[in-house]
Amino acid sequence: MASAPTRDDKFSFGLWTVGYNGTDPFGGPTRKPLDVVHVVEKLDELGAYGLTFHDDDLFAFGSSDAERQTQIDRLKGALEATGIIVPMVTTNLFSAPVFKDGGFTSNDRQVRRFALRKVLRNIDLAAELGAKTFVMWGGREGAEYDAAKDIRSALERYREAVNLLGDYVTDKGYDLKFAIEPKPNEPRGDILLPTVGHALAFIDSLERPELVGLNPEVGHEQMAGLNFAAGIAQALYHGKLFHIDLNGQRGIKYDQDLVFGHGDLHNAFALVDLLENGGPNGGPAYEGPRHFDYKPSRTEDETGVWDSAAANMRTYLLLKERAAAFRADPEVQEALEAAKVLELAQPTLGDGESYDDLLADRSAFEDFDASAYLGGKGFGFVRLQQLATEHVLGAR
Ligand code: ASC
Ligand code: MN
Ligand code: MN
Ligand code: MN
Repeated sequence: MASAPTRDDKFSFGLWTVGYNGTDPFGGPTRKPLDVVHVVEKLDELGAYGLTFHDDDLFAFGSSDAERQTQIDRLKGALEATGIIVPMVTTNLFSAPVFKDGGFTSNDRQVRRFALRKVLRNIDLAAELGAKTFVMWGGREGAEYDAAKDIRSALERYREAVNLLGDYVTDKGYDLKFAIEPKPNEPRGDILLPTVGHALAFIDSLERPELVGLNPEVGHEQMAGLNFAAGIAQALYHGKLFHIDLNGQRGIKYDQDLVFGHGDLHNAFALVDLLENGGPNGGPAYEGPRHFDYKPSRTEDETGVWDSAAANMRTYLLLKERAAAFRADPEVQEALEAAKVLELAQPTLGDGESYDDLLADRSAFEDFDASAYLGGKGFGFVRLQQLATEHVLGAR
């Protein structure tokens, strides 16, 4: 059985996650607001190491300087008292009416300038609190109607904004990188940079691409019908997994933000296996925070909130334990071998082999019996998946 979470597990939670009061498009709050100091104390008690927040989670949009500072000071006090850290800060460019058509890509230029100023101020706060990652989820950067948004201009404005932020942190000497969080839709009909792949291409177009990576969220990719573990593998391949939002989602529907593992459990297993065992020599492939961006269902009371927070961490640790058992199982090793999974790491061409050499290799074509594959040996991928399933179920 997995042990209780400790700081070394690097579990972090958004203030807006456990703080979610149950409001949805069809009903108001079902829970009372949680105070930030209480949240920090509870997360500490449960074994988390970090708290993250949007500016507007900590102090309401439109707060006076004094109100803002009071909340920052209260947070700092709680961090000092507990040792909880703030590994990441993010920005809210989606809730206030001013952002109804987006922040960085609103058609209204004054709104775009205001959005940049809001973010610069929040970046200063992130640096002050020692955050290493600044997440940007552009939830309102999008449209419902094709004629309403010039997508190429919007991307150019997005680029202009992120380039400016890169200049700012560089000039200020902040040790802070950006992580863009893709999402296909909701709250907009269509959102810009809808998937990991779109965002990777966008990052490549920036002036300082090295400062910008991704914060993929399980449910957001799954809302687009995509395989999250595969998307994370590609983000890692490009060196762009700067942060991660873990949660659960059941298929292509509204953004559910369920507890991690309460959606596609097989894919959650593959994800944890990748993060924990997919690195050099079978070690971790990702060293950053294991950050939960979930919403405790509005049916739950405050006890249910903390139970669900603990559930995220427990499920992660159980999957980590199951993934280690999977990797250590000799039958799995043998099935991986039979499925030629390791053979894919072998280059297709020999050392220094040119296309002339390939063309001269009769065994690659003229003498190769492609017809033998009809009725020939299978890969045994299903057997491998069943072994994974049995490990997930604790049956092996
Ligand atoms: C974020 C983020 C999300 C959204 C959402 C707000 O910053 O990562 O997925 O905001 O949690 O409700
Ligand atoms: Mn979500
Ligand atoms: Mn979300
Ligand atoms: Mn998220």
